[in-house]
Amino acid sequence: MSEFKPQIFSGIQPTGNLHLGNYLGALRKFVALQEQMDCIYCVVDMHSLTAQLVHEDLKEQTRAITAAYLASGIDPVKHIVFNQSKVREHAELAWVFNCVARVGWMNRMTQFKDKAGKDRENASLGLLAYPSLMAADILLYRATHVPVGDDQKQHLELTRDIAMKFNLDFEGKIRNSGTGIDITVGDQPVHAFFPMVEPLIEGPAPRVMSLKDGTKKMSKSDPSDLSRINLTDDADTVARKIRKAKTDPDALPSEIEGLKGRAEADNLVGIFAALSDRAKADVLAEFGGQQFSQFKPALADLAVSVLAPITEEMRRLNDDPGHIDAVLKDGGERAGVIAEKTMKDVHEIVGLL
Ligand code: AQP
Repeated sequence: MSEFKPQIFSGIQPTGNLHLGNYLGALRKFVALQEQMDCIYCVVDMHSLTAQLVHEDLKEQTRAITAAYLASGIDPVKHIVFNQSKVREHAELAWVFNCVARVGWMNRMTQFKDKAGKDRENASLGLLAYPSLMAADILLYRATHVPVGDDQKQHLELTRDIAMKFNLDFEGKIRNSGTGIDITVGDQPVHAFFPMVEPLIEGPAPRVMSLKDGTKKMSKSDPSDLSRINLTDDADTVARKIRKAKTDPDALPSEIEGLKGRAEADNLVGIFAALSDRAKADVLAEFGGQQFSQFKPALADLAVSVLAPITEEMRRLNDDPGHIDAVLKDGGERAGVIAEKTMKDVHEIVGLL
């Protein structure tokens, strides 16, 4: 029994300034994984239309996310960096997946419920179908592993559901086309065209929370800029935001159990651990018993030491859009070769003439 070739795919949408949550939940993992597997990193510009249809600066935003990829240390020569709309097959496979996925599956997505709000009937069809396009992004490259933040877990489960239903619905045709691989899902043997993707979510800060409210995710769309650290913030701003971050009056505990019920403390310790590649227990062993007035300056120094070189390189790259465009063009061409092959097989399997 063979296996799918290990392949990483992930993406970020150009919907605003990247923040520490995007960095720790996604970018930092993207960089580390380059040493272990082939990676494809995408700026998912078509997804951003679900949040806002008319943009003043979508092209600039797309370049800015690409700059963040490169500034964080992603190698666009060894790996592939491109923007989604360059490879038309993303939309084409998403259509097939729209016909595989069920409306009920989409309606259950918490991101859809959160973003559509109370007026669901008025939400765009694109917002509802977002996870179907996301599944297409990943499965177009038959990717096996997807580094993401914890907020994307449900969408990846849906990606697996879509892959499984496609594999089962078309099992005979996949076999006849000679493009499938025998895998086992649970106890069930399946002749699969699409792999069952594994989310890579682990780490001390899988969901970075708002600096103003430890129960809310740090997010680009939070109206308070003090709730997040943007990758474009200068050192003074980073230090100020950490100084103003909400905390409780108690000292830091020495053990992990002591973080229970202390969302803000847990968040700041998790951020410190993720930025320094340490475990939370290790951070608490050092800072346990100290007040936030001592811990926060240490966290600010650490955050600045990690983020400042990235911010500086992003600025340099933002002044060189020609270079960014060349990277995206080259990546798009290389991604396109893989995508075209997958869609050719999908046409054969589905029976599109
Ligand atoms: N707070 C977070 N903690 C950990 N990971 C996070 N990610 C986002 N927020 C956090 C991860 O970043 C990657 C890219 O996210 P995205 O651009 O696709 O969009 P998003 O999840 O919608 O990001 P935001 O900031 O929350 O945007 P808005 O405010 O527009 O909804 C993903 O891997 C995500 O998990």
